[in-house]
This record gives sequence, structure tokens and C-alpha cells, in this order.
Amino acid sequence: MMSSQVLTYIEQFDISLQEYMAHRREESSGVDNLFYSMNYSLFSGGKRFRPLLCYAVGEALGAAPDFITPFAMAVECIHTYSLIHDDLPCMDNDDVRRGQPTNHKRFSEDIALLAGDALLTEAPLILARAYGERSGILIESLCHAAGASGMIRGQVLDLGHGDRVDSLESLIHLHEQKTGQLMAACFVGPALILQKPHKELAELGFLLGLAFQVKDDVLDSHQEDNQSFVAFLGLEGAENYLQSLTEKIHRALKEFDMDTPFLKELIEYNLNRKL
Ligand code: GRG
Repeated sequence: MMSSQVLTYIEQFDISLQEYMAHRREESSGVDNLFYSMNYSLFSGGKRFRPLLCYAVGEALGAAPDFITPFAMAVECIHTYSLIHDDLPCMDNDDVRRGQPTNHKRFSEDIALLAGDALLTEAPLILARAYGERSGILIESLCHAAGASGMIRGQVLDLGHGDRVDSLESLIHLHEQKTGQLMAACFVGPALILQKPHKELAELGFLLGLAFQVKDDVLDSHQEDNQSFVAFLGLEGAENYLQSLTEKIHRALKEFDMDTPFLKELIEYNLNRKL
């Protein structure tokens, strides 16, 4: 359960994203189906964990929410594209996401592929239009996190096309890439926007990404998956690992003088979430 303050952040974010997408649909007329498909996945009940993280980090560093919104939208567009593509027949071939038909089931495979492509491309467009002379460094940081040196690298490792994942250490590395890089970008982006030091902040994102993935594996422990934290550590071991990662993140937040109620709520939300 999230606090009313956090729920208000989600509501405001959704309004901004809806307005932005309506504007983009006007800019690009005649392809309504593409926009239905993009909007279907953008507004189908995602937790908005990454945008909330951007706002919470921004708040801790002294940024007004409006200043963070475009960056949060760019991150959510990349996250949403990754889910659409991850569900495609050539990837996980999933029929259901968030309790509803996956994008390619609801629309078609070609439109789902293109909606994912369009959402990925939307991210640097949003940043370039919103952040003026800061946009170059933001685009560099976010694309580094999302691409061949980050999230996609993690996906390639996960699919078995890269180095073998045969130890806890290599599993941790995989998820630092696949989930942690985008979370790290949520810490680094607001610091870049405010021109504040960011090097150590990325480490917090990697830790949180790892905790997020361990929680996912605990929630999915009924599913057979020999590449999960539950497979490597057992259910109790994975739960203990999640607890120790969570405590480590709280300690690190304190160390960086960022142990705000908003950030602490998000860390606890991950620990206790049911989906
Ligand atoms: C580009 C094909 C492709 C893959 C990139 C991130 C990723 C790799 C694939 C997405 C699938 C996946 C399970 C990734 C792990 C990260 C993760 C736990 C995603 C789910 O994030 P939530 O729970 O999603 O925040 P909601 O539905 O709340 O938005």
C-alpha cells in the first residue's frame, strides 16, 4: 500500500504522460493504431516504480517535481518498450501481462514491435525537447543504461547468448544489468539535471534493481526457473538476501544523507509488494 503522497505523484505523472501522448498523436497523424498500441501498454496498470524513484531522488536532491517529469516519462517509455518486446513470440512469447492480453495479442505482432520501437525512440526525443543544453548528457546516460552496455546486455545474458550464468555472482551481474541499470539511471538522471555529483548514486540503483529482481523471483517462486535467485539460494535464502539488500540500501541512503520518507517508502514498498 502506498501513501497518499505517493499516489498523488502517480496521478500527476499519468496526467502529464497522457497530455504528452495526446500531443505526440497530433504531431503524427494517420497512425492511430500505433498510438493505441503505445498507450495500451503505457496505461495498463504498471506500478510506476521507476518514475516514482526519479521523483523521490529528485526530491532528495532538491528538484521540483515538474523539473523531473520529462525524465521520468523517458524512463517509463523505455521500461514499457522493454516489456512489450520481452513478451513477443521471439522472446518470452507471453499472452498475458498485468492481467491483460500482451500488446501483440491485443493488437498484432508487427504493431507491437513498432510500438516498442517508437517508445524507445520517444525517450531521447522527450529529453532533447525538455532539457536544453543538459539534454546531451541525459541522453548519453539513459541510452548507456538501456542499451548494449546495460539493460539489453542483461537480456542477452539472460537468453544465454553471452557469458554463462552458472554462479550466484554471474546471476547478480545479469540482474544488475537487466533491471539495475535502468534503476541506476533513475538515481543518476535527477543528479545530472541538477548538476550534482552522481557517481556513487548509480550504486544505489544497482542495489535497488537487484532487490527488485530478488523480490520478483520470490513472488514467482511457484514457477520453474533454474536461473532465479530462488533456484540458487532456495526460497528462504532468497528472502534473507532480499532483507539484507534492503537493509544495505537503507544504510547507503543514510550515508548519502538521502534517507527521506519518500525514498524509504519506495524501498519498503519493494520489500512488501505482492505484485
Ligand atoms: C528489450 C526485449 C527487451 C528486453 C530488455 C527489462 C527487460 C530486458 C525485459 C523486461 C522483462 C523483465 C521481467 C525484466 C526484469 C525487470 C522487471 C522486473 C520488469 C518488470 O518491472 P515492473 O514490475 O513492471 O516495474 P510494471 O508492470 O509494474 O510496470
